Amino acid sequence: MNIKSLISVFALFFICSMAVSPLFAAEESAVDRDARMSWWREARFGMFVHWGLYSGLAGTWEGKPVGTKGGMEWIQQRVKADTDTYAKSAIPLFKPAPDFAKEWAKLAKDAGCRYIVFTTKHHDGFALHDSKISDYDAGSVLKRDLVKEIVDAARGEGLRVGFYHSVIDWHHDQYEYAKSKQLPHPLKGKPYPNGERSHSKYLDYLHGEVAELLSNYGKVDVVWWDYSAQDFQGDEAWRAFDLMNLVRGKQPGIIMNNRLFRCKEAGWASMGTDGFIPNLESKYGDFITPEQHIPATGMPGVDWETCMTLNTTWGYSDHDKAWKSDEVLIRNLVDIASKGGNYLLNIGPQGDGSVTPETINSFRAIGAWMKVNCDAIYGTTASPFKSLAWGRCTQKKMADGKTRLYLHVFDWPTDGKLIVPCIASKPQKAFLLAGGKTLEASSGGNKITIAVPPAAPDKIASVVVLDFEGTPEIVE
Ligand code: FHN
Repeated sequence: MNIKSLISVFALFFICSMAVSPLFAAEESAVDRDARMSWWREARFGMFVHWGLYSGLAGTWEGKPVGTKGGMEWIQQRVKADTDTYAKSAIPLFKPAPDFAKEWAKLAKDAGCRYIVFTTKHHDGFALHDSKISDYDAGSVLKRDLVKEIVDAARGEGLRVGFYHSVIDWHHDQYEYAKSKQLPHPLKGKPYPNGERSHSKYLDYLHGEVAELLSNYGKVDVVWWDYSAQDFQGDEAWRAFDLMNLVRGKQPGIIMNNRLFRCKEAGWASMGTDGFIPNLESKYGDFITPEQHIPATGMPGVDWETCMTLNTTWGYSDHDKAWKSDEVLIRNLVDIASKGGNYLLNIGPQGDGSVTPETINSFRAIGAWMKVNCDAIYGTTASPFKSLAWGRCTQKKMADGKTRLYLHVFDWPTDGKLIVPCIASKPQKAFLLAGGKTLEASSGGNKITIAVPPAAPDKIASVVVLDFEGTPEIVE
């Protein structure tokens, strides 16, 4: 066999071996998976950002409010505008200020967020990066790479970076929206304006855009896919497994959500955003994504993240004033952590990238609480108790083998006695997390009674810490 034939045999072998994605041919071990997920599980709290062309429209179309609640990032679909009509109105109002991203990153950092997930492209199809395969992108329209600006700002504050990416695309002229009755599209029910479409061509574009995003911006920590329907999902809709392998091939340690699929194996029982179930086979993603909901009993054995808005819209709206109180936001963070989940709290910046005063005040309030109490959130796991009348509990295995219980008291006792039920163990130590004041604790009759000061250290959630030798005995 001459040298040329030998080289072509090796080349063919190499190409074939690449074709089976050797990176993921072997099952990932539980130990490797835990190592890959560890920063995310420890983080517990992230900032979600919905920002794009819709942000400049601010929930207004042809001078009138489109509505006072609900997702105004869907405005193109709400007004049934074709992509050219939508872009013509939206682009002149989308004028990012020079350092917009630095404001987001500092707000997230100061609030105690450990990661930021932002829309690289939402359903309207406008890409925030400088794409070589699209002219409906920030590079072509604004001569800027907004993804780079956001990534640089986030990393400047030490935040992990996540890319939200919509597989739904209301701009691309090969996206076959008629394939799904359940997925939204501004032109749904109408014939394709450009005649025959080839969804496969759209998928080549989708995979090409994702390849650009996962190749050109350094280490990416999360991909937040959005979203599939029961009647259109997975390989049929997105070439999902190829897409996930593409991402993992470029970013081996990356974490991905479950939204390329909408089936029971991927944690979904229905189309409702509350239609999630505690079930996730790892090939469908790394975590399930309850939206605007906190699972009543958490999701034992499954990684999960609740995403929520500050008001009722993901994208900015001039007309949505239904801002959640600081108490609701902080108690949501505590409740989610006490059930073993992550909290992805959304901001919807305006067309220039600026953040509203209400958003700033909310994140600053959370930051003030986290400044004192973050040990009771970061790196904790779910409560060992079924329920506690006065609040929630998180827990942590300490380096010395001790177990630390963080009692988050919403309703501070008026008689100076905090009762912890259903526990047969005596704590070695009890103290206030705020300031460290030691507290007297007595145990007996499967409960612990803690003498607490008359005034709660925090009006929203005060943390009392109990340290135990080994694992406390819970007697539900
Ligand atoms: O349709 C989107 C919506 O606009 C928003 O991005 C949320 C965030 O989780 N995801 C989809 C609805 O589930």
